[in-house]
Amino acid sequence: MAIELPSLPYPYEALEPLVSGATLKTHHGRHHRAYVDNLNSLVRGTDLADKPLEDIVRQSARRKTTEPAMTAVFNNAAQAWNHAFYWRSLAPPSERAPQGALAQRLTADFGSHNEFAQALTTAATKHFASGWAWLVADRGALRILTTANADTPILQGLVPLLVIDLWEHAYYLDYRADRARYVGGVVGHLLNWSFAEENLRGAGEELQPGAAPPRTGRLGRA
Ligand code: MN3
Repeated sequence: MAIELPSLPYPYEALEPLVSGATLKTHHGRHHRAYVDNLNSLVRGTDLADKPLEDIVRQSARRKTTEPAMTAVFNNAAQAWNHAFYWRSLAPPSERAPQGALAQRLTADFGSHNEFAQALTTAATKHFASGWAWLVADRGALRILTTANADTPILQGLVPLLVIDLWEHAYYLDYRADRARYVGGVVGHLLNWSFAEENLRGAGEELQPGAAPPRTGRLGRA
């Protein structure tokens, strides 16, 4: 079965004035659709054709070092996955603040909600070129990171809670080259805290303090 373009969880105008209906129409209807359509053409007739999207992301990531054709599969599959997650990371402007375990973790790991918001804004604004800014659960702690191009933290054993698209097509119509204003609007007003809370609950026992072995390597915590 082909991968399908998921519907937006809100109307195209729902994020105005911070993200315009025109931006969402193009972003969802053209950019996201193109990743899905390209992916379906690339995997048609291959052993990946009937796999769920997340499996295609993981398998193509593993295989692209030895199979050159897998690079395009990975780029389109990961972009399709990241965009589906991005739409759900946003919600119409509201005053709703993070609640429960998420609110506690944000305070524990960043000092305060404001310090968290500032750290996410800075990371997203300073990220060089195209990519994504994420809030992830990293076994026992929350962390902000950015990934380049199509890369996605699900490949690093991390549990994404929220993402912000940093590709120019996400903000150019509304803000031209002013990524900082787009990011400020998203972080200040559009993040879907109930989605993040749900994802944190899904991370489950990984987040029990002391339950995880120490991490090592590039992404490890000191
Ligand atoms: Mn995009």
